[in-house]
Amino acid sequence: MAEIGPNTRLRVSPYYEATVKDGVTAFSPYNRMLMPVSYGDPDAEYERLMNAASQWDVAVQRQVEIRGSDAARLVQIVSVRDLSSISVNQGMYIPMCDHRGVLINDPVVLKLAEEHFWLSIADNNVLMWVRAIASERGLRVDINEPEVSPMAVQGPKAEDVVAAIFGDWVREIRFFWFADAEIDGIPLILARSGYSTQGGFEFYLMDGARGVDLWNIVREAGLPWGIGPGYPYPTERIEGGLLSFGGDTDDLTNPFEVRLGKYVDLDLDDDVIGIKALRAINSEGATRQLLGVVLDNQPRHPGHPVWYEVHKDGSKVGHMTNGVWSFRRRTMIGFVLVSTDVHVGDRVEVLRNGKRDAGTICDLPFPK
Ligand code: THG
Repeated sequence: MAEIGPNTRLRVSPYYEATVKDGVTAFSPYNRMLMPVSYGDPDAEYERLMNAASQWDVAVQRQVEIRGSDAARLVQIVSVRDLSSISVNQGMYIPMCDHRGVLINDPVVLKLAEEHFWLSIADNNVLMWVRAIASERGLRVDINEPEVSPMAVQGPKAEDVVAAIFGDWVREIRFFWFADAEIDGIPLILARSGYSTQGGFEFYLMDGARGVDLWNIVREAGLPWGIGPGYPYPTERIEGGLLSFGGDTDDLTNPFEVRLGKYVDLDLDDDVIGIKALRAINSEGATRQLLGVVLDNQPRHPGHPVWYEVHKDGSKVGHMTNGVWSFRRRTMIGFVLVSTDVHVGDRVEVLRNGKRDAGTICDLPFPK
């Protein structure tokens, strides 16, 4: 096995040592950091997420911090979702677009104070983007990447685990809202959010020196509920219909194509980046759409690391952007980004390694 040469450009998660101790066997790069993506027992890792609690090192979800008297204005300029109603202690999922209306990130924005926001980003250089926009528009803001590293606890028992640590008050935190918290002198922000549809919390660790301590506290507290290490599980997020920016999107994808149209507010002011382009795209109608595919009796394999062509009636209609083993259906499933001429129920073929895997198009989220 080749190794990754040590270098100072690849940042190290504060949970790294803890995940190694818990037996991590694979990582994936994201925002110049490594995210655990296997602990060697995929069936157990899926099972925990669906029936118990799963503990994730998602420090790769870096924060871009925006502070200053123009902070709220800048955050709105880079978000095509209307943020006028966001409260302090609330988060919101926002599509970010470039001037063409192409999706360049889909962060969670957290409003920490009137003049203080974090963008909890997907894999792309948002720090550079917002700094450039702020300068070009002459806005009074300070923009930095703070030493904040999220850890997630997801699954049906996640709330019990988090309540065992902090107390029952955490049960009152609403979806996407957050609160300040502290355990054993470790400062953090506790949010009801996370990249799964099983529910759970995210701990935004604010002292990078205490990552292993926080990991161990959660691990100990979670043992009665069967907690164990995990990661954003591809099967769960695909069955649940969650988008992976950069995985399911390319350099032409707009929010309407990937089911984020409900988060786009076309009435926003013209100074919101991409909004004019999105109005035009909306009136012409998107040409692609994100749907699901269920392949016919495909044997389990590690997945689809590249986009494969999808054909209907012998012609190319788009791509399969991701493919995973469905434990429920005992076959491979995936997302397809295809022409709007494709409909739920259509029969298609996915071209993989010179073979044609037949399957049927379905809606998202995948029917249970
Ligand atoms: N948590 C935090 N930061 C993140 C992610 C996260 N940064 C990277 C990435 N994930 C950003 N992308 C998403 C995508 C989907 C969701 C959250 C972040 C999500 N969506 C819900 C859904 O689609 O059902 C709810 C959206 C809503 O209605 O507001 O949770 O996971 N900190």
